Amino acid sequence: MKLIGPWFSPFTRRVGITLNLLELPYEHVPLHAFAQKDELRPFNPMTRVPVLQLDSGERLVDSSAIADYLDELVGPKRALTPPSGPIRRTVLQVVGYASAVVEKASSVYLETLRPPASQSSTIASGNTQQALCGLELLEQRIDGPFVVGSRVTQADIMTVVAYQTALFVLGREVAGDPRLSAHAQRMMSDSRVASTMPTAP
Ligand SMILES: N[C@@H](CCC(=O)N[C@@H](CS)C(=O)NCC(=O)O)C(=O)O
Repeated sequence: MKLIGPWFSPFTRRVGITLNLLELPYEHVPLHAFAQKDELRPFNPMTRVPVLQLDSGERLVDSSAIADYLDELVGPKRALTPPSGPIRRTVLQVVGYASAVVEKASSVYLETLRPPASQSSTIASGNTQQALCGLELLEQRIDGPFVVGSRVTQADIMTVVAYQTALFVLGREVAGDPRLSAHAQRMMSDSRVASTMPTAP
């Protein structure tokens, strides 16, 4: 398999951590969605990442669809989203909130790439407030080593990705989330997570 997208892309990072935790071998092709559109187009005509190219040549897009495929590949006992029941529902809800935090933090980041005269502080502050609200909801949910249940799930993966993305974009505004910070430290003590930490855009 080939995973296309850089670790700077939070949703690519989600898929990378998933592949690592499931111990599925893959080649990492870190094409950047904005800077390498021509190289990316053969993998995804919409020039978005992540893309997972299977050994058959089939290409999958969207991190949730890819995570679902990988769960199916390893079977229900190892799946990182439980196949049914209340824990599945809760994992999917946490992933939903964490994904929204990533989207809002990314919007704040993208706003900074506009020429200063075109930047909207109203949009940036609205997105910041929504990202901080989502983080607070995640913070309140954590009361043990794992975000949901008694083993690592997609909820843990998306929570650490969302927290670190928000920390990178919003900096000190994210301080004061002790459970999220402790959870990120625990996750980062695993080299399968730490190896996907981006170094630069
Ligand atoms: N819902 C998608 C979101 C993917 C996404 O937002 N990708 C970003 C990078 S993290 C991207 O490719 N942005 C470039 C663009 O949309 O043009 C997923 O979960 O994979």
